[in-house]
Amino acid sequence: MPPAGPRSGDAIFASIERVNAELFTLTYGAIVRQLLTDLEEVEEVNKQLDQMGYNIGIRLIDEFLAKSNVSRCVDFKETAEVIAKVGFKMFLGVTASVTNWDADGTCCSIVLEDNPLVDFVELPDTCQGLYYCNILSGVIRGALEMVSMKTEVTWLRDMLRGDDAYELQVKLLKQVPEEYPYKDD
Ligand code: MYR
Repeated sequence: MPPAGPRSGDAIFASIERVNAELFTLTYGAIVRQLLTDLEEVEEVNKQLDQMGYNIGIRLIDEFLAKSNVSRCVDFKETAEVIAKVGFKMFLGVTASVTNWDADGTCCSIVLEDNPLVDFVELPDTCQGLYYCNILSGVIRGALEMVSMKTEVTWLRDMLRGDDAYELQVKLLKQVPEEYPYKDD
């Protein structure tokens, strides 16, 4: 038994963070459960989670850019690394890896070994077809749209479906050039 005594500030913050993370995970689970009850069709729940994520993503990008001090990425490869290493760390507390680039550097996979959204989750057989973490694909799509990148984000692997990791494919469909807001003359 460790000696009882005052805990350091760091230990207290760590346990507050852990409780916050658990609360977040449980709240997300409650949202998915409610959607399953309300919408009945798993496909509809997938769509709704993606839409919720998109709505979060288009707002969250401001917080991300303000807090991270990340400057404009030179290309989509750098953007993907920023999402995996900085974005996931900031909002989910984990990092991911980026793999499976296509030849022209417009499509890759973001692979998560550790996914706090699914702690405590077991899906019943009636939920076959559910993409439980679909909120994440929506968040990425929404956030990137706000920095002028139209993307398609698809789950390729999902541990809740028996795969060995979580893998999101992110495909850049279109990069809208940003207009310089001032005239040079
Ligand atoms: C740029 O403007 O080129 C930088 C773009 C960085 C985009 C980063 C988007 C972060 C999205 C966070 C996703 C978190 C998912 C939990």
